[in-house]
Amino acid sequence: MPLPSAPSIELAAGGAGTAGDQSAAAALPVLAQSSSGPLELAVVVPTFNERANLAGLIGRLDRALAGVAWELVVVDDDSPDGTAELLHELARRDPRVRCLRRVGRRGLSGACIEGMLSSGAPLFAVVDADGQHDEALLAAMLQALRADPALDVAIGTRYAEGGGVGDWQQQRQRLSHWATRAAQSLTGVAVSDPMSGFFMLRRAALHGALRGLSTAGFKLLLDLLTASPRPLRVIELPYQFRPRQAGESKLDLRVSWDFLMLLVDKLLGRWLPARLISFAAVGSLGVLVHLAVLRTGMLLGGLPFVTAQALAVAVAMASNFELNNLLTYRDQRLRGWRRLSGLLKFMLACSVGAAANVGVAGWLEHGGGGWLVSGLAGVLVGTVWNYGATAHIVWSRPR
Ligand SMILES: Nc1nc2c(ncn2[C@@H]2O[C@H](COP(=O)(O)OP(=O)(O)O)[C@@H](O)[C@H]2O)c(=O)[nH]1
Ligand SMILES: [Mg+2]
Repeated sequence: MPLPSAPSIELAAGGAGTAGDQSAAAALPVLAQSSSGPLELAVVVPTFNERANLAGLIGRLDRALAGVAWELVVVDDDSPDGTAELLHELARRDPRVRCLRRVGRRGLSGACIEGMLSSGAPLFAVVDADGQHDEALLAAMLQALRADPALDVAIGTRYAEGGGVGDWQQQRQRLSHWATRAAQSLTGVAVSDPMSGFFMLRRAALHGALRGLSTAGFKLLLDLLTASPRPLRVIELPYQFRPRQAGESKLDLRVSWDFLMLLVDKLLGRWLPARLISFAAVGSLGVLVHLAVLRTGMLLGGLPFVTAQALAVAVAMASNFELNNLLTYRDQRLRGWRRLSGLLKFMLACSVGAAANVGVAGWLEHGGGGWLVSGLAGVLVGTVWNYGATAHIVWSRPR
């Protein structure tokens, strides 16, 4: 028995993990198995605070995939709105539904990758929970992959004839077009919508690219296409991007940073780890912070140079720590007391880095290295030390 098209249950009510879960889930009909054949497709859905969208999503999948042996793997990053609790109730009633709950971690790409790896299906589809991806397209994607064994990926595209971005405001449209262009020209990927979050792929295509994928990013498709050791064969199927059903978008400044870092990683990643690049970029911002504080301290605060310089070092270190915690180590961000102790350890480690910086630069300059080369060499040694040391002392996970 399929779900009604717009379930009238108030799923958002009741708060996280309350008795409301049971009654909300109990109001849903038990879904019939749509096919008894071997599992063919895993629909992987990343979620963060999508409780209110789950019933609608399952209903639309049920209709779109009638007759297909599919399962739903929802990868939830410990949403405070109780998404996982409701999913567990739904899973008790429908064995096709599974919830993979990750605690203490965030990240869209990593969530999708783990969801796919948790399934035995030969085909995976990645779909957002909020209804923006037209689930009806899944049948056409499946058909295309069934019909052509040489095809690796079927992509839902917003930027081909017949596709569209719906009610997006002009600014977001422009941003998306710019990002798409940048991704196409920097990576050489020749698909119309490399930033699409809606696609279906074969297990073999995932496994080929697996070890080159970044788990921190937001743009898994672009990463898959560029990390694959052989060019993937794709088909693009147009669809209209719909408005979000309930809740809020998680696209924010950090996501834009992740995207920028993904592009830089595609250019330089062969030689340098992506985190080091992000760490160095934050460090460059830190130089600006340092100079701004130094100048303000001297001009407005009337501080002597040495005092203003010391203040600038402390402020720049603190802002570097905060930005790295927010951007470079977003997926293992420190909070509460661990953030405070992390800041102290960061300052300690970076003080040693600063000493190494000055020591190396002084030694080179003394040996006739010239101020520029000696200065830059000092910065390089200091940055690499700071990166390595803080990765181990500040953001290392207990094993
Ligand atoms: N597991 C997980 N899912 C996420 C995370 N960030 C976003 N999502 C989910 O990814 C999908 C797309 O996110 P959304 O906020 O709609 O992005 P937008 O469509 O670009 O505005 C939604 O289903 C979100 O719930 C995350 O850090 N972890
Ligand atoms: Mg969305």
